[in-house]
Amino acid sequence: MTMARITQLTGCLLILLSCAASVPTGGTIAATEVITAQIPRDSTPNVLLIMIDDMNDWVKAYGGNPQAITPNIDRFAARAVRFDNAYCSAPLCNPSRTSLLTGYSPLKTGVYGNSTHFRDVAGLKDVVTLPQYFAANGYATFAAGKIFHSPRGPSGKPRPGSDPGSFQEEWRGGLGVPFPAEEDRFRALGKGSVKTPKNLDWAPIAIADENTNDWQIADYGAQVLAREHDKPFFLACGIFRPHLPWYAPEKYFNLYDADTLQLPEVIANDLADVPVLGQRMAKQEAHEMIIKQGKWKEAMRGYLASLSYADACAGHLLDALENSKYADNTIVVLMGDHGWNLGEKRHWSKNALWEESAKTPLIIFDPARPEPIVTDRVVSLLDLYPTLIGLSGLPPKEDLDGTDLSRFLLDPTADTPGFALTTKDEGNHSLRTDRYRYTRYRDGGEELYDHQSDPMEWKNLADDPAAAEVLDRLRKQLDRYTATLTPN
Ligand SMILES: [Ca+2]
Ligand SMILES: [Ca+2]
Repeated sequence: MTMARITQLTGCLLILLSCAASVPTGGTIAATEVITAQIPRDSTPNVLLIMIDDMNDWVKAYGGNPQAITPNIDRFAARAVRFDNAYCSAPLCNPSRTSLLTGYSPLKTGVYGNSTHFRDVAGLKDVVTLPQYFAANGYATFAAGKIFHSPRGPSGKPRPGSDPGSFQEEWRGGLGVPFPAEEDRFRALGKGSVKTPKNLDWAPIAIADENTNDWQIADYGAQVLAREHDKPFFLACGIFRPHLPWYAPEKYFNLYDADTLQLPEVIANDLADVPVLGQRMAKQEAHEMIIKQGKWKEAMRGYLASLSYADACAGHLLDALENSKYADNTIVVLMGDHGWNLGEKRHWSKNALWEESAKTPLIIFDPARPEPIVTDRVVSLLDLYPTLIGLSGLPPKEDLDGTDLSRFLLDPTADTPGFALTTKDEGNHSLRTDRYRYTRYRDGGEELYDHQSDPMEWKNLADDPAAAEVLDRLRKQLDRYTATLTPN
């Protein structure tokens, strides 16, 4: 690609952008199709999607925990477009993944929990998922690990998995059993863990990376990248850690000394000004047990070790791409499905509407636009589907709820909606703008946080008269946006 050609195409892009200047930004942006065709590339790009389960912003590049050790993701982020304010549309595996892989908001899918498969929802039986859309447009599709969250396991037992038919080739080795044999053994021993109603458990495992499932999932991806492909490919690899239980090869535990870990910043009685439905979302019982047993830092070490292990698995894939013939023509997305609270708001889990659970890393590299960017634009994981369509130059899919960010990836001054909606169960919504988080529960309870002065969301301003104008504006914005998301 010569500089002259890039300049010429950029000029074309700017003309088109000026034509689209009247596009409203209060919801989805529709007029992206004319722009996405202008991405300068010599051939149809491949796509590598790396999904990392339950990954919050503790990734070092994101700064959520400066003691985190994630060299591979950091290195990738440094040469890509790093979205520092990306939010899930639902803070739980199945609703989040269903949403981002169908391209529909949870308000449309109606999938809010982990027990419903979207194929069983009226109107979604034949929905064209993201990989299916790429397959319909000439791609070969491959997957390993947890991409979809399918409750349809053998004998009806819930297990992470895929959507049968979404990928043409799928390696299903070891799904749901990240450490065969070891997992059950350590769970039974409760070694290093805290007894809680959930499997809040962690332990270093004497096992080589190569013998673990996440590594093998990444290695399947590496093998696909080493093949000869006569069609463009869409390859998705789902890394299960740092999802619980936090079992990881011991060398990743050895990276951290629990005694020197710094606890998250918290204040006493943080939940006192949170509406009752919000208080109920916090796993306070787990928090009490962890505090009582003095294991907060040890638990953090378990998450961090699992995160570093996931980072190594992601690195295996990224290295494989770099060493392949496809490095210069493959769009890479590395992302989580939602975040995680480790004691903030007395909460130990995801599935809540606070910043820690709603935010997750989203990093996109497009070889056609190799300049790295760090952006604080607020975006949604819902934007993934239309953005990958846009970047790949496929025909737009008109019924998607997210926004095609491809023009922003080409031109960081381009407009984006500037907000993201996260929904937990029916009727509990949290709207994140560049400055505020406004949450409204189904019983009318409200939270309002000003991230400019309160990044930890400690002071709920919903009852503050000085914030009445902002509150009114955000209420209306939430109502306006949710009204556009009518069920299918
Ligand atoms: Ca998850
Ligand atoms: Ca508070």
